[in-house]
Amino acid sequence: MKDGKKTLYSAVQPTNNLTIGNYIGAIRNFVALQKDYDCYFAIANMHAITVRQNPAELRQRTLSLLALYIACGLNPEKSAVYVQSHVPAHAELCWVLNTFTYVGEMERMTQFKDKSARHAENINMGLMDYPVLMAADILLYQTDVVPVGLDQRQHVEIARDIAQRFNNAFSPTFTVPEALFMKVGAKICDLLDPSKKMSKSAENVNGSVFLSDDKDTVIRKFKRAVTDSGNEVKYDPENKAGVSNLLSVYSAFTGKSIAEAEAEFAGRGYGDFKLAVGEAVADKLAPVQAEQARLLADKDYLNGVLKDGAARACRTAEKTLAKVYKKIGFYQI
Ligand code: AQP
Repeated sequence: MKDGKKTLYSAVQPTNNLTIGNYIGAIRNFVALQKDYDCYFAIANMHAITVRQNPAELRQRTLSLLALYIACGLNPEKSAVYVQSHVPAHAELCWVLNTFTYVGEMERMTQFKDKSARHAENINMGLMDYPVLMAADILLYQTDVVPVGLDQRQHVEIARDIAQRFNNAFSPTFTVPEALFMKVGAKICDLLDPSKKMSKSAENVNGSVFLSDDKDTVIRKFKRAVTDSGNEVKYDPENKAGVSNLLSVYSAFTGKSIAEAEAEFAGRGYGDFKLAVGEAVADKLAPVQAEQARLLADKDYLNGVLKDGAARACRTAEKTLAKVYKKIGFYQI
């Protein structure tokens, strides 16, 4: 809590190119929420290395994600925007929280099971420990709310469990955070397989729309999106998963409600509808891409933002860490 405002924490990994799922489920909400909360937005490079990364690309994507955050409307003067590895308290608190987390709990995490299957050659300890590092991220800032997509629900729940466990073992130390899901777009699905979430690292790139895609590519991907054998543009996730997913995307990118979108396309075929979704997305992405490119050319500015963001994040994080070290009995000098 600062200036009467609750605290918000969230992060995105600088892995691959971001998709419109990351934008709709996360970044767009960060921008909307930043005026009402005291915010910390991280670039989760420590989480990213749980899957093998090319070092040069990871460095480049870190800066590129920062530029994207700002191009989408995050204001680094209002919120702390920083790189996770620039705040050592993340790793330090993670170590302590590891001793309050059970191996069985981590083995049951859906993302661990999914990623272990996808990266069978590299099921490393970090992959299993991912949720504990995420708990440390969140708890360090005495976070009240964590806006995330539905895929992260289980991880926020484990962060709550760990916080409560620690608080019960000692005395109230951590704020117990709540996940915040938006009504529309908490799970954007793959365009070619609407039963799966849209992912940065999907095997078929045609199922994901990247924020870096040009207009032709965006439109081509939407034209090929899987729908159903009917012809009614209606929100019904159970029976019309593909069309409902496209309606969520359209609503998120135009600001129109689902009902307004349904009315707009009543009596028109899927072809018209898919083209309109593609155009709405491409038109919104173009200025963001241009602003991101402009910011990337100004490395001094971006480095300044990161320095400032890390200093602000460190101040809060170190306070929490000191409290934790004291409670668990670490001798302090
Ligand atoms: N399809 C999605 N719909 C809604 N929200 C989504 N998020 C991710 N995919 C969708 C949200 O984006 C935020 C940042 O995600 P992340 O960088 O932590 O990575 P992730 O959740 O593992 O996303 P990806 O795209 O699937 O990345 P890879 O393929 O690298 O693992 C989170 O708030 C997430 O909920």
